[in-house]
Amino acid sequence: MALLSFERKYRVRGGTLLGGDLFDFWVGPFYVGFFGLTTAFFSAVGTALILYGAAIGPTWNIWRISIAPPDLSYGLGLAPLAEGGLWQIITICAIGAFASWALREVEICRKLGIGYHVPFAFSVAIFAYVTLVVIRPMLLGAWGHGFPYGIFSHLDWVSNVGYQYLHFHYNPAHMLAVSLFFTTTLALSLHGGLILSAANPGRDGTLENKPMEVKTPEYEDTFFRDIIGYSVGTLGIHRLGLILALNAGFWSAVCIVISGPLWNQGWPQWWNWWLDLPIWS
Ligand code: UQ2
Repeated sequence: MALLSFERKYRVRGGTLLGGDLFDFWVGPFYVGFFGLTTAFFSAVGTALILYGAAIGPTWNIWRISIAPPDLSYGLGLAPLAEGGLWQIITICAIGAFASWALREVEICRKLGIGYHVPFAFSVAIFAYVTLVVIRPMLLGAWGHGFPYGIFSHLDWVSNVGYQYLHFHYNPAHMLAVSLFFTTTLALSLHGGLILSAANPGRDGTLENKPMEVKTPEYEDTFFRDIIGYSVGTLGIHRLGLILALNAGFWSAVCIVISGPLWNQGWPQWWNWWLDLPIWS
């Protein structure tokens, strides 16, 4: 089915979560919906506030512009705009825009009659962000524990918070998250390489410039059975990739939320549980 006739078939009313038929339309190729409008609203307000924050700040150097959260002394209260209040409203706008985007994805999935895997996956990324700027600051009792919105300044924040726990690489949840990020790249490189090798196998060197035919999935299975005795399968590799990537994001959120709320010594000291086992005496 050609793209245009497919679009005529699925571009029908319905599937909205909010607003009924009122915002159930497209602008050019883009589905709008109620959450398209809220995405646009939160993005526009948030961006305008970032620009205002830059304008009242000390620099227009793109690397050094930074919108900082309130001082710790404000606790979980509101701060004046120039004292972290901007950061607080920008955070609300960011969460509003991210959540709206996820819900617009859900509406599109409902229209298409497909699963909610993409909005679910995006929600894990949103969860990791919300952990940094809402959940952990609330557990620690001050918005000042959020990270500043700036290119260099957020790098400084990550470095400083890391050193606050002496050596963040000793954080077991951080170890798990890093391993999952690396395994995700391994899985994607294997999958991308395998698909391209079978779908674009090059010329056979015999007839004219005719490319060889695209190979079937049996070739993909056989490559991995020959080299490691196992193929996870064409559907399986996508399940594996998704589970690896979601866990990378999830354990990243865990590794920062336990730093402070659950453990406030250095992470190297956490491993003393091993030395403290009663079996050594
Ligand atoms: C596979 C398969 C695919 C793939 C890949 C594999 C035909 C097109 C990449 C091989 C993957 C395996 C064996 C899992 C590796 C495990 C980790 C944790 C990286 O078998 O089926 O489909 O793309």
